[in-house]
Amino acid sequence: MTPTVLITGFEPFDGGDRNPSGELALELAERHGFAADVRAEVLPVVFRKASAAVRDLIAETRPDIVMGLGLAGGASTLRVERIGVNFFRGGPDNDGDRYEDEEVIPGGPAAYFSTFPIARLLAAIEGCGVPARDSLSAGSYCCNEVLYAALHACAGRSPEHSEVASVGFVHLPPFPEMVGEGSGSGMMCELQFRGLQAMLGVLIGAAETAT
Ligand code: PCA
Repeated sequence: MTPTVLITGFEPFDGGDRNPSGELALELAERHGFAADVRAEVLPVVFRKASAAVRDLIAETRPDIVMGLGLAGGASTLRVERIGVNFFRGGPDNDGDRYEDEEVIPGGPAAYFSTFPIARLLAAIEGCGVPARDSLSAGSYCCNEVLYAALHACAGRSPEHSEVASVGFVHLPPFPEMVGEGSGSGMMCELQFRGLQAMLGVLIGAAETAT
């Protein structure tokens, strides 16, 4: 059976004019090169709208794999996130709102672990020459919101509907042309693409074995 993959990225935020995560999500859907049905969506950087969008996309597409992507301005490697927490703070978001202490899903569990096979993913990314590491915090902003909401949406399914095999999130560095002098070097788009494609290969392979 052809696996269905949902890849989300984000629109630019915080005054930036590009967001590698949205661009790479669309690019991966276009030229991933696998026998998979890959759908990409660019999400708003707006508290609650981001999680509502991912929840609706999961309900609509019933994916085997959900891979969230987001920009981490200070990152110099791909960062595979391990945990989504039920906490939101930050802003102003793209609707101009600021938050201090909110739950992503009111009354939801404190946290979920990503269901990605993280060690295998890191080995595959690094195996194709792309620097990567794992991360124990996806932060408290829209990226963590999307990871938590996706894990929550999938955890809540009854066993007969638990067709989601793998849910996780990757923080991406900026592209070199986005980085100001003296603040790191960023990572070229093509290199990021190659790392993400290697991840997809592992995830799709795993999804095929599971079905
Ligand atoms: N990065 C932000 C939100 C959108 C994005 O691309 C984050 O790390 O939460």
